[in-house]
Amino acid sequence: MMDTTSNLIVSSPNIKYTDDFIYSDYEYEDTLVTRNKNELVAKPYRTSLQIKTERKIGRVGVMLVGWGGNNGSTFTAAVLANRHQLSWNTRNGKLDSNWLGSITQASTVRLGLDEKGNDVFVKMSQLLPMVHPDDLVIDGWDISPLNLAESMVRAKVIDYDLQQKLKKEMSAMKPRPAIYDPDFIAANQADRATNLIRGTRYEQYLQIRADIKNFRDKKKLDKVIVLWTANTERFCEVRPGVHDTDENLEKALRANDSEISPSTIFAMAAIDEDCCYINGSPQNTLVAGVVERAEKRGVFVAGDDFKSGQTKLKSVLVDFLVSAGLKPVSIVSYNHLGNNDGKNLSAPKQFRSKEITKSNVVDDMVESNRILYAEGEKPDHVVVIKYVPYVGDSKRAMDEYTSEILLHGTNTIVVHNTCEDSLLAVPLILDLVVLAELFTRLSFRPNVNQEWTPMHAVLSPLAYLLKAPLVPPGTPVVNALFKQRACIDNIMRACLALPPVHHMQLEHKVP
Ligand code: NAI
Ligand code: DG6
Repeated sequence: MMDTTSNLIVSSPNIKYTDDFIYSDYEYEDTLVTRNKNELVAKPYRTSLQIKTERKIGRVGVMLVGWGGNNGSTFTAAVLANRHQLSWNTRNGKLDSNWLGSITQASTVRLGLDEKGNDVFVKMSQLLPMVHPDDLVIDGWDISPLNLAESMVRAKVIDYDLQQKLKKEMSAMKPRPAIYDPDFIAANQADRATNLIRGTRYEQYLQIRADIKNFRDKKKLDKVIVLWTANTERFCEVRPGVHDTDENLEKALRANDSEISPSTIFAMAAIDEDCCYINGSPQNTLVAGVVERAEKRGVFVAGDDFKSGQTKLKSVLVDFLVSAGLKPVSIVSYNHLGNNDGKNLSAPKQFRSKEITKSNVVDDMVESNRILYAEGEKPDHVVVIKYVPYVGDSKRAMDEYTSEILLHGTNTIVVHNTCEDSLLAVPLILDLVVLAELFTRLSFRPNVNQEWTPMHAVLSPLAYLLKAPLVPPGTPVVNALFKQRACIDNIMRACLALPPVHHMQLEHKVP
């Protein structure tokens, strides 16, 4: 059964609703494992936690860095098309707007079971108060001066008839000038870089802060979330004394240090304006100094690199293989694409950034099964990306997974995926914004005598949406997709004093 319209009320002694908050008394349970000579001792434990969810969302603004790109223009078109409930004609007939691909808008969470023992599902956004996509106010920056209608035409993603319906509104949207450093993105991007903030890095930082303030004041916003969907940069060379602490980063910014990337300047400005900053590209924007800055100011950061197609499948398939006791020994991933992202990635340093985020996504699964892999052993893992202009935004992703099976047999799985790249990435941008905003309204405390504290500044629960999830220092990285999804679902359930979903269905198994 599914019910996507009713209001959800939890009836439990452990929950309290007020006009402003939902309070949950939650027992967090896990098992502590200690090693005692040749014994492993597993000891279940419980931690009491109070969770408070603020119910008022307020007016939320999104500022996209790279607003005029394929993702930026498609995101804007999707928000407007859904807000106005637009339909458009194609050779396949009339089509309607939707949010397919968004977990908050188009996926369900199991709530419980009904009297007959059947599962009951609700839309994820029914669980807790979340900002509605129609209510998002959008702004942003781009080094390209085109307005959003022109960008949408350049992107060649949206159907022609829908473009005509959106053109008037989108032509009034113009990206703010941005920070261009030709040392960080591919040289082949230079011809579109004419909409620029000049000056030193510190002056550029001040301008970004002024832009955020201007947007927040003009649109009377309660919250602004800044999200990088601009070109992939090369990794900055992380240097002690520059990137390692908040203080050093500040000094280096003021000294116009050339290893401070444009994306790091955007992150610093966003944090200083109290805005959550999300990195949708692979580069190492969120260096230690940025994370320390976010922690000190109590602002959230998340990254890196949207996990849209090939990697999402990889983080399911390898999890399946390893947990089935099969041993992936070779994973080879080819991509060819013809959009501007592909053009930028055809330069070696920018490709290298993407190669890193695309390659580290199976490590935790390999680590979890030492029956298959010896210490330090990993599958061969190769990632190739080629620029083929003709295919445009319609990326081809081809993967070959070879696994060793019983008695040294081999099992080879080949996948061919034609991904419409931006149409897969845009729902992730929406979910990142909606969930990040939700997480800003959660607070936790062990008991009534303690202060409420927010979630850790590094928003690792967003890992489901990101290829190389940034986690708080010292925290294990989880790449397996369904574990990441269960994390999001179960945190929301905890906010409602509901137990995690365990899938045991003992009601149907034990007489
Ligand atoms: P795009 O090239 O169409 O758009 C990027 C935009 O950023 C361009 O309009 C460019 O002018 C602008 N830009 C470059 N440097 C800038 C700066 N310093 N400040 C402001 N604007 C700047 O690329 P697309 O397809 O929109 O992808 C955007 C990013 O998202 C890329 O880094 C890509 O690797 C990443 N990504 C995309 C995924 C997808 O499926 N579409 C998935 C994962 C990541
Ligand atoms: C080359 O693969 C282009 C990239 O920007 C990808 O389209 C993007 O990173 C999505 O990658 P994935 O692995 O999540 O499909």
